[in-house]
Amino acid sequence: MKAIIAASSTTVPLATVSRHCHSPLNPSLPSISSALKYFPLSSRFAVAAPCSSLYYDRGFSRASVVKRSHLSTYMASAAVEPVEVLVKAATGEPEKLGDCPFSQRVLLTLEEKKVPYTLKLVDLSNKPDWFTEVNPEGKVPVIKHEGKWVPDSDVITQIIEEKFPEPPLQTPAEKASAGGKVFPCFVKFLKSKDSSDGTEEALVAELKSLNEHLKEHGPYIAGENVTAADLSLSPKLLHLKVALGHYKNWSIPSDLTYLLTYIETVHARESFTKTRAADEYIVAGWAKHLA
Ligand SMILES: N[C@@H](CCC(=O)N[C@@H](CS)C(=O)NCC(=O)O)C(=O)O
Repeated sequence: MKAIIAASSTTVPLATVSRHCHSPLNPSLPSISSALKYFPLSSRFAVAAPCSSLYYDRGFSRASVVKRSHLSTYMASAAVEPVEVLVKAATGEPEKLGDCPFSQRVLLTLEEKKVPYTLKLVDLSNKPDWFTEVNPEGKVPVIKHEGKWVPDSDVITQIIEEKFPEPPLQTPAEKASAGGKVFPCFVKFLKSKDSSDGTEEALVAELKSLNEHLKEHGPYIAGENVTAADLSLSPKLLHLKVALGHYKNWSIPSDLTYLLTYIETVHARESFTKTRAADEYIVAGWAKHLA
């Protein structure tokens, strides 16, 4: 079995790839597992996916040793074309999944809907020409839809919702804005160098309001089930927690118990643990914004 580097068409033995490439979705897993990471569990449409820019051919011999049941599912009914997704590679580690909350939002949506996808990591600090041709704005995430490359997580998640309606993830309009100001407030506070400029208080006010919303409507933003608003907010809350903890030794006030429980719950979902960037990449990703 061989792995093919898609961009260069160089062929390298899988053994070489395994040594150097860990799962972009979970750095603690070796690469061969990552080839399976994008098989949403219990999906009837499982299709092989790449590790970083590495695409595996259809030999599957080692993969089937790792997770035979998923592969037999693939063999039996590979009915849906995997969605091609471009996401951010980790800062300084172009073969690991990076720290883009908008990219994770898209991956979460695909995972929750058990839609198969192939993942390609883009090094944003050294954008390849093919990527700027695909998206002249130079931003991720981007997906291929009906033969065209489509950027922007708002647009992409809407397309996914329409194309794969089950389970429905739309958040009722009256609840969709909950937590919507948390991310900009977090960024202002993180970047602030003046402890009396009110950015901390503004963030705490937004977190309190989210806590109240969850108290009244929780456990998720729209109630009993996870919806699109949670998939948008949860990666941003991870950034908040990790970056403010690291750069400001700050944590969410302990009396915001509904919010803290919510964060624990969404971050423990399998879709989330499969698609999250490692803390160190989140820290590294913010470093350039704080210089
Ligand atoms: N509104 C866009 C924002 C996407 C975005 O800002 N992505 C960042 C990475 S998290 C990016 O690609 N930045 C370009 C760069 O760093 O050069 C979305 O929702 O998809």
